[in-house]
Amino acid sequence: MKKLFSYYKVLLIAVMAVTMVATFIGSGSDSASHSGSVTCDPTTLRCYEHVTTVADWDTANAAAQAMTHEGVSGHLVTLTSAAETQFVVANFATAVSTHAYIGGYRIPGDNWAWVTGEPFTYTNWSPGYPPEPTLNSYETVVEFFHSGTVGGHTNVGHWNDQNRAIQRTYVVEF
Ligand SMILES: [Ca+2]
Repeated sequence: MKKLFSYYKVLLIAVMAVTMVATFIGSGSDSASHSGSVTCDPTTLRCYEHVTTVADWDTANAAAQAMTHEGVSGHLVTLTSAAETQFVVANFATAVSTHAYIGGYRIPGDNWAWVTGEPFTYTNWSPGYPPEPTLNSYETVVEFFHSGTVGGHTNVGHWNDQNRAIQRTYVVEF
């Protein structure tokens, strides 16, 4: 009976230890509404998360700004180079294939901007997009575009201009 008691004691200590370690690991992440896992590019040190809860673009934009990861504030992802696009596409294939929102939006004069104010010089529009503003002036934000193979490329993170009221998941950058 005494031996049985000590087995329980060891088991209890083990459970307590596991709980303490789990609590410690948990405290390393943020309490903000993270629904996915954060993946960081070891080269640029930029981190990304696919939020799989759908929202209209403005709600997603506000939610992204309210998020933090290890003390860094979030924003809808800004894809300012082919290398950054390749990293996000490689790590968040589901975001691409489900038309997740990114941080681009239309400004007057049929110009486009990033939510961070970074130069909108690199672009990855799907062939034929965005259409002329007079034809499609209600589509004022950017989403990943995927409908099989486009322009000889399959699922490479091409962009589409979308109506900002449409509900989409979104990618956050930290
Ligand atoms: Ca970026």
